[in-house]
Amino acid sequence: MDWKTFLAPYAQVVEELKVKLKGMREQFEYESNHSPIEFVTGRVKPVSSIKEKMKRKNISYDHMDTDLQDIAGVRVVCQFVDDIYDIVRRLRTRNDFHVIEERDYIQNKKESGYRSYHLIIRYPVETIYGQRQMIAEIQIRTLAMNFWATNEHSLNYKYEGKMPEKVQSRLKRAAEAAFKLDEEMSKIKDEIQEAQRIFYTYKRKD
Ligand code: 0O2
Ligand code: 0O2
Repeated sequence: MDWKTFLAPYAQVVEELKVKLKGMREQFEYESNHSPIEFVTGRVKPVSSIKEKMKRKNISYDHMDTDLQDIAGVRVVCQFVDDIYDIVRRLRTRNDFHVIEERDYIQNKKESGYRSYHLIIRYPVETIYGQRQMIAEIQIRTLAMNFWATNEHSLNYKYEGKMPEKVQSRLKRAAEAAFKLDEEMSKIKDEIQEAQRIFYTYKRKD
């Protein structure tokens, strides 16, 4: 398996999507002094975790490009839960890719306590041999959800999927606390945004 050649178009997808989503953030800031997007990251799934997932989900090499949907992954992190749905609505209507699947792990949190909104998209990439339709995953979450998921991800890595019950239940409690934080912040969203607008205008004067 020539991984470098196989992963090259995915790397292209990640780079292009990062530019486009960061572009949205800049346009929001420029035009409204507030961006529902806090930051954007992205990565191509490392070969070791591709292999691990193929084994776990019984995916063959022939079906990798259709059945492994997060080889190219970008993440959009927002301040507020409402911002997530705002971004989702905008992404659905774009003409440069097609949303082929949506998973709302905010309304339907995962057993672990994980919350995020996932979009699976079909994204055309131009190669020297012509156009290729690639599958990519966009994860959209709040800062609080991201904080939780990053820590849980590290613990999962540490325990290799065999996390002690006690740690698991603490994480579930932490997930609820993070969601409570999102709910509380939403209630004072207008006030926070007004303060941020004033600060932004002040900053732009220099
Ligand atoms: P870890 O902790 O092992 O995961 P830039 O061009 O500066 O904006 P850069 O430096 O290429 O960006 O990296 P970026 O895009 O800021 O962030 C990469 C990190 O974000 C990786 O962490 C990924 O784990 C994580 N990440 C971003 N988007 C996704 C995604 O959609 N899915 C998943 N699973 N992870 C994502 P590290 O550094 O590899 O470390
Ligand atoms: P990575 O790159 O290490 O993050 P699954 O069966 O849940 O493994 P599936 O069916 O492909 O995966 O899709 P799903 O669950 O919609 O999305 C998978 C990705 O969502 C994961 O990628 C994680 O990035 C994130 N995710 C899903 N559930 C959890 C969770 O409980 N905790 C955390 N921290 N992240 C989660 P990978 O493959 O795990 O890889």
